[in-house]
Amino acid sequence: MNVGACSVRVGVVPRRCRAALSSPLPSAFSSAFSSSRPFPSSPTPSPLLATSRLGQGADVICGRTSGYRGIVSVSVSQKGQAFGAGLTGFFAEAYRSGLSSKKQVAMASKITDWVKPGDPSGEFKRQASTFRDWISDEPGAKFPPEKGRYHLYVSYACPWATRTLIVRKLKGLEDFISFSSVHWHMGENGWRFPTPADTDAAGENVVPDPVPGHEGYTHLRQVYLGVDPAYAGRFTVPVLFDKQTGVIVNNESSEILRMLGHAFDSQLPPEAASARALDLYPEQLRAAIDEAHAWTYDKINNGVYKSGFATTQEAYERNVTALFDALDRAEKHLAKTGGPFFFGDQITEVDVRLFPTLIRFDPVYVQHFKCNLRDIRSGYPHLHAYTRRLYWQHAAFGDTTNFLHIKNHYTRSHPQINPFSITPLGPVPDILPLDDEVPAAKAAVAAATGKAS
Ligand SMILES: N[C@@H](CCC(=O)N[C@@H](CS)C(=O)NCC(=O)O)C(=O)O
Repeated sequence: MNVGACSVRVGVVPRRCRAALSSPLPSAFSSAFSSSRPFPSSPTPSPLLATSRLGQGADVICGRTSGYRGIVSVSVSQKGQAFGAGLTGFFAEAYRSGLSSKKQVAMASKITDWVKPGDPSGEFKRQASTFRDWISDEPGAKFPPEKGRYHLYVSYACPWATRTLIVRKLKGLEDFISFSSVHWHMGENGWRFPTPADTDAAGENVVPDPVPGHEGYTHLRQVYLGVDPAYAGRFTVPVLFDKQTGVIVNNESSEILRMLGHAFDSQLPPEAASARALDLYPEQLRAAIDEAHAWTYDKINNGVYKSGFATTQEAYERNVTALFDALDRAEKHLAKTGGPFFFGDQITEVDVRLFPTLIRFDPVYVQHFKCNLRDIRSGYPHLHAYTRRLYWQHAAFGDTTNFLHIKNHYTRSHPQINPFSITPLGPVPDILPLDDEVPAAKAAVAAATGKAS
């Protein structure tokens, strides 16, 4: 079997991992075990017991270490990239018996390793989402649009998850799809569910996991691993969950947004005619929408992350420059169309995808992700007006924005960026009223129009 240049290193296994290891093995690991080869006779620090293919280039390695009685399991891509598989949070070492090379690579072991330690590119590479099914009213569909059947796990902090909350509201799906938000703090085990004792995370449906059968769940990872014990990706929000069959339908926000755009149209009551008629991806604008998605996703939505998570000066500069070029482009575009939406009078997916990044820009991305060549409120009059119109005039945008979660999450969940978890007080306010401007912008307008500010 080709596992690339990868082996697994083991250090001291922290106590918290022992508990995880003493729980029953996921089935993929158990089957790997049943095919285990005998221990090599020579004394080795950590003989490899078995490897098992999970598909998609991922393998499971089970080993036993001399310093630790337990099972070490990781999944390894064939390119030699290693990802923690259910046991993130420690570095493991295993001896690759029978494999010619003993080269070692460090596992991406910490939740904050968005850039793999030692990756000379310093570049954040977003993983592809894993669950890609679809709610559809096609006859015989696996996931038909049934009222009350699906649940959305989100974080108010997360721009990707917020897209799905916006579309849920725009399409009048509040009674059709339940939702809950995780706590804003993402620690070493990923997103956690709030407990009744949490008093610092106000917001609608910021509650313990409400899905029947999930009593006792403390973290979102349990939802993923409950569905697929061998899941080796990141435990991200949003998650669209089927309460009836207990599986994840989809965890890719752009697809959930597209899906909810029409999946329940046939079920909406007569009084929701305008929500039913709302088409966020209209035929005549599809080419323009696709084109806008391509650059706004890469350079703006993901661009702030690529700037903020960069671990080299070069990667940061390359991405932050591309981000501001794209913001300049969006600004020019809005100056031309005049709004109120990206494509003039018609609200589209582009608005739903752009807004969550723009609303977070001044409060978080400027300082936390070092996206500070300009800010929106003083540097981009059209983007500023556009963002504020959506926020103040459309409940689907305003009501799904929670600055408490947004500011606290980023500043207190990324110790690699902000080790003391200090949340800056500004900017004040988080968002300006529609009819106000920062002093610099007021002065610029006054100078341009010849009127005193
Ligand atoms: N491709 C995904 C990305 C979602 C995503 O990265 N969500 C972040 C929060 S903003 C997350 O849950 N991260 C947890 C982690 O990376 O461990 C989507 O658009 O749905």
